Amino acid sequence: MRQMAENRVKQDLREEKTQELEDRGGVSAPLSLSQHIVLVGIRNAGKSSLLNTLFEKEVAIVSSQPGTTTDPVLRKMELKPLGPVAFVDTAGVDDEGELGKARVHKTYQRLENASIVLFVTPIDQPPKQAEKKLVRFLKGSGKPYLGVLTFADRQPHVEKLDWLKTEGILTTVRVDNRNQKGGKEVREALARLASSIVPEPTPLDGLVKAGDTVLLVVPIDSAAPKGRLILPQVETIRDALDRNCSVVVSKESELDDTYRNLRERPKVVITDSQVFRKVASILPLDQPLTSFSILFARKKGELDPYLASLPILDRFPSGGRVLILEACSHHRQPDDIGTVKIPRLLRERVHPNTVVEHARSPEGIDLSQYSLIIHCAACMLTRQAMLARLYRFQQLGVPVLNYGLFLAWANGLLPRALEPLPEYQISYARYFIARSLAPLPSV
Ligand SMILES: Nc1nc2c(ncn2[C@@H]2O[C@H](COP(=O)(O)OP(=O)(O)OP(=O)(O)O)[C@@H](O)[C@H]2O)c(=O)[nH]1
Ligand code: SF4
Ligand SMILES: [Mg+2]
Repeated sequence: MRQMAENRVKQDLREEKTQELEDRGGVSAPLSLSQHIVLVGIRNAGKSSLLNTLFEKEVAIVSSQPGTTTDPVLRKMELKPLGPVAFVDTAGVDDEGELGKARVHKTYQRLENASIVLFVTPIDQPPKQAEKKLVRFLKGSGKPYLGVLTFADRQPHVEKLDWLKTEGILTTVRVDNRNQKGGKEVREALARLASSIVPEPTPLDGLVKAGDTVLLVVPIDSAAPKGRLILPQVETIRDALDRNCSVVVSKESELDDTYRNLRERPKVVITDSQVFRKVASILPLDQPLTSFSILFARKKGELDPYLASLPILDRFPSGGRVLILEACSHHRQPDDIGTVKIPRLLRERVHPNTVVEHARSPEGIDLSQYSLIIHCAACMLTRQAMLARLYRFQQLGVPVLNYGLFLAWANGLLPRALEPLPEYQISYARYFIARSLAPLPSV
């Protein structure tokens, strides 16, 4: 049975991978644009059964053997008014042994990504220590969560009900997975929680109005995927169309002609960060210009932590370590931005003795040893996941920048890149004034 369950979980993971590949191809809503609803609880709480009840069919393996789900299993659904959602079934938070602890760790990691948490707890049992720890974590995280009381076909345990009351977990739904009762009520409760989710801004929020023209500069170099555009470009085009704007897309090599042939000046030009300098040199100085990367830093998190981190670039310690974090495993090109261009600029513009390291996840890394983290545009992460990362870096006191901001700074173009976003100019002005007043250390 256990072997069968594990085989199924492996299959589920393959399906998740296929789903991600489809997402990149645009077949369904990308995972990074879906609200993640994570099901957590102790082993045998009925989490996988709840997934089946919610989908009204067998989408996850269920067994009386504790620890059946070993890795997160993901299933997508369109759930109004939340839109595309991804339900994530997880391993029990009371799993034991070395492997079990690793699974618990993975479950807590998945919570980082969650927009909403379903805390699944059997109503017929007293609370367990692992559940108490989980509830403390949920309360500290500030994420909206809902108590799902499974085994509603059985007599409630008075200790469980008292504990839920003491913890203030008053929004609960009772579910009887055995008879598939309660799924509709959970979906309705989730819909009510929709208003508590801070919506992710779209790329063009506050930048354009209906009737404006947006000019996008998209280099088609060896790093560009064959035959398609990348997610930030596609999302920006779609956002412009949703806002009834006209969109003009040009390669940087054709930009001069394209710009001159436009009948009216674009409200904003958005460029790939890697050709920022060239694009800036072609356009008139008063043409509002920014980068996809900066707009995505705002969309996937906040710009303020990055802007507050800028001073480290002017007083970087000799031999200081920089961690370059990329959120997905994409094919690396000979002149790769993360492994070649940014390290070169760091040594040229920040400090010649800078030590540069790379990772795809901050998990398992002692982040406090770094003087600076430079994160990619995080287009494959949810906003919740990126905000959780930024919060973690801030708690550790490690300055953080993203690719777009760093490249704009290194090319002396940061003030221009922020111009279309007046809400962030004060933060930049603070940095600029402090920099002008403080003597710079010699590199
Ligand atoms: N009577 C009753 N049985 C349930 C209910 N929910 C789940 N079960 C049973 O409880 C057992 C565990 O259910 P699962 O859904 O596999 O539990 P899980 O939380 O996913 O467990 P792990 O994957 O091991 O962490 C199975 O035998 C289910 O049939 C329920 O509401 N009522
Ligand atoms: S490395 Fe980052 S920015 Fe690049 S594709 Fe992956 S998630 Fe998106
Ligand atoms: Mg399970």
